[in-house]
Amino acid sequence: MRLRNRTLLAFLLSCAALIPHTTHADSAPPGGGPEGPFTGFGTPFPKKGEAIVRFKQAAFRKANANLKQRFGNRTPSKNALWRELATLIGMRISQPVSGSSFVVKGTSINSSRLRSGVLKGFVSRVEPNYKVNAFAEPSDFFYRLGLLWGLNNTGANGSSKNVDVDAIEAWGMSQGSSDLVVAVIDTGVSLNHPDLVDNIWRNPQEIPNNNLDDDKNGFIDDFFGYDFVNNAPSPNDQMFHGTHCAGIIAAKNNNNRGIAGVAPNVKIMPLRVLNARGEGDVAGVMKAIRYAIDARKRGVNLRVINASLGGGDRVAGFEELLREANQVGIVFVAAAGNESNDNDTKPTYPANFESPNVISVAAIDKFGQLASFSNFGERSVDVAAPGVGIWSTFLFGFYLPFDGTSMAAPFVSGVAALMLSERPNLTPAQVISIIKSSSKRISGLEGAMVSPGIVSAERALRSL
Ligand SMILES: [Ca+2]
Ligand SMILES: [Ca+2]
Ligand SMILES: [Ca+2]
Ligand SMILES: [Ca+2]
Repeated sequence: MRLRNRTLLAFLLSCAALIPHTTHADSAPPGGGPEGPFTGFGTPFPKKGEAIVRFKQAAFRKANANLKQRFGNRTPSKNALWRELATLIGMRISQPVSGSSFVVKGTSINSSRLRSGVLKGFVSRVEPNYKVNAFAEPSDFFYRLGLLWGLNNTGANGSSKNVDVDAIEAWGMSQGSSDLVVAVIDTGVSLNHPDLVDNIWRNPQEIPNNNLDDDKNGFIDDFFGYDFVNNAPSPNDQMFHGTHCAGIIAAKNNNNRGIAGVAPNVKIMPLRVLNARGEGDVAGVMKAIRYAIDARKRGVNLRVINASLGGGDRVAGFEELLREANQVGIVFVAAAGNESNDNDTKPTYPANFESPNVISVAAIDKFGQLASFSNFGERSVDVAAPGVGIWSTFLFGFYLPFDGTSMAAPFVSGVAALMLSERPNLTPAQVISIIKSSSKRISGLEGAMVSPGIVSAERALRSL
């Protein structure tokens, strides 16, 4: 578990009345964050194989003449005219835009066919058909309150605008595929939380509650995942930690309720390895990873494991398992840890494993500053994500904010899930490489991680 002790204390104190804790002693004062720390915004993103072409009147004359030759004086239909225009430049017209402009397909704006069309005198202008994103504001309650700074930081309350993962912009491109599965290896997940219930994975080959292992994978009634703590079917959360992580990844958006996850259409597979006190062991975590790999091999589209936990030393068998997960295309997102340590000199596991599918995530606050508790490491920690004052799902259908690299890792899991929804053929190493290279640089994080910046779902998707 990579949740701060102080937070835990605050949680216990607030338990009776469920008062959200909102003070963050380690946060920078208003205005203390970086000003304009990012580079490369607004990168235009042309749709592949499409262009907007404006035809000259000469093209219309030629097209009409061709049609007349073929069909006589009968007035051609609009569709016939568009097709003929496309034929003149050797392409397909998919739709009229306005006046003499059309979207053409099966080309790019640099294609020689289009250039020859321009040369032939048929085309006066060729421009990219850029992707545009819906900037619709989600209806989710805590978003409306302006509390989900990790998704979209508007600079309210003195925070630093755009220190966020650009989720709203990303959702115009992808909200994730409903068959993509993220395994959350944690305390379980509150299975009937209204903001999560629709996004819990269901094992299609297993009949629940019949005391049989219908899909013969060695686990009886593993319908929603599995509880490796009790060797029992139901991975229901007895603490809150896994529920909180699951919400950051895939809580339902735009349902007028609670929060929204980074990848609000993907599925969560809860694998319970930590008990009600947040404690477990490496063997339990390894069993859960084994389960995830086997599920992937049996055809479940499981591409990401979120591991907001850690402890102990290097275990060779654990690393072997991670390499096997890498071979079947699973990204393993690990929290960097909350000891304020340098992971370069004081390694922590699983974050420090060197399997190419492991990405280690540090926590930053809404000012773009490394959280005081967050581990770091110029060589061993990859990137940063929001991890202070993160509102997400809690037990009993509630919501609460928590701090921790535990909260940062799920943001990265969500981004990876969006990417793999759009480009299923990416390898874990490619996913991680894009997440790192497309992150938004923050000068204050230099030296603290390999890619000193905050992950951006929008920029990662644009980089695909
Ligand atoms: Ca943003
Ligand atoms: Ca089974
Ligand atoms: Ca069964
Ligand atoms: Ca919601």
